[in-house]
Order: sequence, then C-alpha cells, then structure tokens
Amino acid sequence: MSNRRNFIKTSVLGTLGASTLISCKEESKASAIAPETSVKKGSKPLIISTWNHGLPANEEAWNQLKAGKSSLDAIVAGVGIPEADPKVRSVGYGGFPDREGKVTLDACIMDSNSDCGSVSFLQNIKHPIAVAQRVLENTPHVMLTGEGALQFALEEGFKEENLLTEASEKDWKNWLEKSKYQPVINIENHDTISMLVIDENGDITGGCTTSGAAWKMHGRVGDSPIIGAGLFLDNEVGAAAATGLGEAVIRTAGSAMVVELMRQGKSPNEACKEIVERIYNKHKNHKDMEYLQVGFIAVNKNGEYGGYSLRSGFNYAVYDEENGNRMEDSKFKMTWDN
Ligand code: SD4
Repeated sequence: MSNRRNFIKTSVLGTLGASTLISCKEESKASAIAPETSVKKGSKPLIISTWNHGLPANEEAWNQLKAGKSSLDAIVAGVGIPEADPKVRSVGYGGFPDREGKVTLDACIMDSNSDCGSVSFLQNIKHPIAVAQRVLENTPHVMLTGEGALQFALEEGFKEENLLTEASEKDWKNWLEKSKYQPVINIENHDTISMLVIDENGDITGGCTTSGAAWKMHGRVGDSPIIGAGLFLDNEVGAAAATGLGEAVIRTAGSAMVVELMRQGKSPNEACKEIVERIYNKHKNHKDMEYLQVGFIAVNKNGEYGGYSLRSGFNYAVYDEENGNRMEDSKFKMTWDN
C-alpha cells in the first residue's frame, strides 16, 4: 500500500508539478480563512473547463465566441483541441485504449434549450464531440452508440482514422504484461475534458469528451456521454460536468444532482461539494474507493462558478473578460494519503 501511495505521489508530482501539491497545501491553510464554499463570480461570457488541457480549449472556444460563433460551435472547436492532441492521453486521438487495444470514445453536448446529442463507444473518429453535435442537430435522438454511431458519423462526412498512437500502443502492451485491471483515473492524468459556457446573454451550453477509463473492458461506457451523469444543465439554473471514475458519477446521477442543488439555492461550490460528499459516503466501503477520484465543475445563471473534488489534484481552467484565461485549483475532501 505504501508503495502505491508513493507511486501516486510521485506520479501526481510528475504530471501536475510540485507547485500543484504545494498550492493544495496552501489552499487547505487558506480554507481556514475563506470557507471552502466561498462564491466566485466571473463576468459573462464565461468558459470553464476541466484540467490543464482546459486552457488551450478555453482559448479556442473564446476566440470562436468572439468571432460570433454559437456556444455549441465554440465548445466543439474548444474541446476539439485536446481531442486532436496526441499528447493528451485521455481524450480523442492518442487516448489510452481499452484492454483490447481499441480506443473507444464517449462525448455529449447540451444546449440552453435542453437539446442534447451524445455518442458512446465510438471508434476511429477523432472528434466525437462534433459527432454528438450532429446527433443533436440532425437526428430525432439523443444518443447513438458503437457501430450505429460510426455509421452515422460516416454518413455525416467524418473520416475514419486510426486513433491508437505508438505511445498508447506501447503503454497498452506494457499494461498487458500484468493485465491487472485497474482504471487509472487521475493517477496517470487520465482526464476527461468537460466545458461549460455562459454566453453574454446568460444562456448556458455544455460539452464533454473522453477516451474513458484506460484499460476498461471492451464496450464499457462511462459517465461522460450520459446526460445527467457526466453533464447536465438547466438554462433556468446552471450547469455541471464531471471528471473522474464514471461508474461513481453514474451511480449518483452526479451532474444532474449538482444542478438540482443549485436550483435549491446552493452556490456552484456548495453544490459540487455536497455531491462529492454523497459519492464519498456511498463509496467509503466500496471496492472502487482505493483509486476513486471524482471532480465536478459548475456554473449558475449569475455567472458564479466553482468546482470540488473528492481527492486533491483536480484543477480547472476559467476564462472571462475581467481575468483572462487561468487555472484554478479545486477544493477537495481529502488527499491521496487518506
Ligand atoms: C470515464 N469519467 O470514462 C471518465 C474518465 C475521466 O478523468 O473523467 N477521467 O469514467
């Protein structure tokens, strides 16, 4: 166990940098003064995305908004940046494959009219979020999966391509040597990108795209394409999106619950925190607990935003006119040593 802890610590240091750990410590000191649930407010438009790859994604989405594109188009272009980046091992091209060496992708998108589109278990298409948008716009359905999703993507003009890069194939072969099933959420920076946008009028849109848990069973679908789990919004209230172990988010209908708590008057931070607490309570004696990480981001109609994670290390990128594009560390319930 202690080896594992050391591994996690080293790995977290490796992927996020020592400064993140230090800032986590500083943050817990700071939280004695500023309550964990303090409200942060941005100006509109506002974009918030999970993890470090949220920065370039926000940048692109912002430029699209400023060029007069719709929030849906801005999200598709924004999260399309990490989708196409082979160095981002958790999304799109170059994502970690499943245990059979297949890269299978999940994505969804939702607009302020509560129209939504989603694809799951999609293979060989680099931009699943763009296919999800076409599901929203061009079909009477919400969700297409597997072969059917691929067939639809091809009919829509998307091109098939191999998404398994040399690096991901090598890592998969290394994993095969031991083949110990363990999703490596967070530990290897395996991080979904979820993005929420409030436009100048206060209308809210959201999207989410991922290659899912590394070494998952072939056919496994996580929370990310499931409206209500990985993403949810109600334009009267706000929006929330998740990252982390999808099974835990699905079990608790995570994002939908965060939005419901905001409807009842909780701030985005408070709502995210309460659902993380609920996930903790449901999982504290569960087999998934040892490697469980879940994080939420949320925004409300007033332009308040926030996030909260079960374990340390989660961060998100926020972009607004006043303060530009920046990373903010999430508050969390516990460190990886607990
Ligand atoms: C999943 N929620 O497939 C995704 C993975 C993830 O940070 O978000 N990792 O379970």
